[in-house]
Amino acid sequence: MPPAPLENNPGVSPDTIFALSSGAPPAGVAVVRISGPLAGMAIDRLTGGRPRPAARRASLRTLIDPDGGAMLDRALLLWLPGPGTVTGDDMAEFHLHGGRAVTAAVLSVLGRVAGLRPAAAGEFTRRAFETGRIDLNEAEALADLLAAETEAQRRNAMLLAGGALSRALEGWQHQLLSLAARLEAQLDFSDEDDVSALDAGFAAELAELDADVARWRDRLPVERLRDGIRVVLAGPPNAGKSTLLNALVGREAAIVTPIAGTTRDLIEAPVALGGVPFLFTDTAGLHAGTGDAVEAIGIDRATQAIAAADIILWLGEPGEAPAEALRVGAQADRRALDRAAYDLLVSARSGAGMDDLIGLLLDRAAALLPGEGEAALSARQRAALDRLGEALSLARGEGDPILVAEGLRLARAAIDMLTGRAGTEDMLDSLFGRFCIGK
Ligand SMILES: Nc1nc2c(ncn2[C@@H]2O[C@H](COP(=O)(O)OP(=O)(O)OP(=O)(O)O)[C@@H](O)[C@H]2O)c(=O)[nH]1
Ligand SMILES: [Mg+2]
Repeated sequence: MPPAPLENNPGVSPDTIFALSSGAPPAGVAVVRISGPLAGMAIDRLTGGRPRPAARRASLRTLIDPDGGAMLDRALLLWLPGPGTVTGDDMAEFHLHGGRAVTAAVLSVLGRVAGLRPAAAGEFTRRAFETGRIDLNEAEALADLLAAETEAQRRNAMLLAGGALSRALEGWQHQLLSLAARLEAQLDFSDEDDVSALDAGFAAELAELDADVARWRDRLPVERLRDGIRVVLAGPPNAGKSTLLNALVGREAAIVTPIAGTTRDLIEAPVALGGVPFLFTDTAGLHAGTGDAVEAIGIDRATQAIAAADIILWLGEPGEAPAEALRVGAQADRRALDRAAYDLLVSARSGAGMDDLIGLLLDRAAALLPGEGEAALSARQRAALDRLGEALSLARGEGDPILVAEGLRLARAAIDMLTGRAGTEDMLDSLFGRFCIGK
């Protein structure tokens, strides 16, 4: 059995931890955070026993070294008594002048206060999770938010950190509990031992829940937001694939020559366009009957990349384009092309049509990305949702009420996996290890 729900022992964590939570000094301001039962005492020690600032009110104080009384800094102090804090513990924040020496001196003095120790990476967030302030999905989203480099990543992380998925899970958990209670009641009061004795609303509600879960499961994986939407440029040799890739990513990522068969391996180039992360992949020109072993391998890789693409830019004969590919009439500056046969004409050389191409890519990406109020999920979350889906199918199967009850129980267990209420220590270590110290 995994560990009991962590909110069983809210508040007061045994150790008091501290860390520099802002970026590397020097900076205008450095924020040192303290969390744990001795946070208030730490304020008292560093302010020479002056009255503690009123709770949640920024107050200016002179910080002094309790050993010897040397002045350390004039700083803004926040005293944040728990449990209404981000970690659930008592907390203190010192907003120092952000110089290296000031920060180092304050951290060194805090390190000498008995009962305080430096925080490990992600430990503040881990406490928030352990005291039940946030669930695992929100913690994971916070790590993504800190790592976000594009607008799409930021929006997704904000949604999840704000509890979009957590709220859905809570609703589902409620529904499952009420369904389970109804099932029990029916079974107690009915002589029949098949589920047809259950009211019609039961099956309908279960079906709706299943559909709700499926909607979340079908969304684009968050890895795609992290690594970029995969756009593969494909077509015959010399079609201008590498030239177009270079124009799209704004640098000479791939070699261009007039020689057919220049590109042999896959060349990947990430770039953000319009706030959306893309990963462009240039491929070897496709053609039949090559005698060259290296080129044959390249063509093989190109075929695999096309199969794994989210969007294909096809630079060959429009009639030969793979299904769903965008038919690009390339090198339009030097070829007479039938406009009607293509989705668009471009010249990577002159730049004509490039804005339209980027517009089309953003349209396709918008259809793949989660919509307003929806979020992309991680591999861990999708795996747990798969289990939830399987459990719901079991519950929805006609027949034995024991199996229906078992399906409902498994579904609740899958939700506990998702919120982290039933998780393994390894998984938690690896998640919180993604954070920096001070978060
Ligand atoms: N005028 C003009 N020339 C282009 C354009 N795009 C590519 N070329 C030229 O066409 C030739 C082939 O271009 P590449 O980009 O190497 O073509 P590729 O499809 O990558 O070819 P492989 O790697 O051999 O499959 C080069 O000489 C380019 O300079 C274009 O838009 N206009
Ligand atoms: Mg090429």
